[in-house]
Amino acid sequence: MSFVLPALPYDYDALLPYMSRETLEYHHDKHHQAYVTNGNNLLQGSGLEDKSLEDVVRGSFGNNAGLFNNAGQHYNHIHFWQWMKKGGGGKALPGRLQSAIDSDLGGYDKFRADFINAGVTQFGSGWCWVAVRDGRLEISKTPNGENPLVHGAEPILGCDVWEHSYYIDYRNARPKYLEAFVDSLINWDYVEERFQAAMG
Ligand code: MN3
Repeated sequence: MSFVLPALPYDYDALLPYMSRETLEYHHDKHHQAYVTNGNNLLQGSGLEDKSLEDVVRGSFGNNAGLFNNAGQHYNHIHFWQWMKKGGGGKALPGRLQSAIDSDLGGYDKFRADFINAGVTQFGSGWCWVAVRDGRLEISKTPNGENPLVHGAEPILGCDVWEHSYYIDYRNARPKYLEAFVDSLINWDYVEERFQAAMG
């Protein structure tokens, strides 16, 4: 199937003051659109034209770098927009997810510190993640367009740490951006939805 840019699930001003209209206009309308356009061009003749996006991501990893980079980023950004909302973030988590964070990640405060640290320590462009592997949560980081899908886990939360995601609003202060993402932007209802789907 060909790739289509989804509309943002909120207004361009909805994430102020933590993420600006200008950031969302460039990040969604320019960067994500480029992954869609380039991905569609590279999908032609790849042998993966009739696969789901998830299968294109897994099927191109390690053998078609151009297609993988764009398909991976398309997948990552589809979810990234939904992992944020106006009035999001903070410690009020859905119950089953809270229990899993307590048992698998050492509680909310340790999750917060470890997730931010994963994003801060990703050298260069990439992502930090919470994913489900074999029924348990784990925190990880990946370079460029990679994600937990290609490493055998199901991502339920991710934060884009490419400079295009924060440079307009935070300049070089990646830690401040990650703190704002966790404390004020995460859409825990969507994380819970992804968690339930991954746990079956
Ligand atoms: Mn991005």
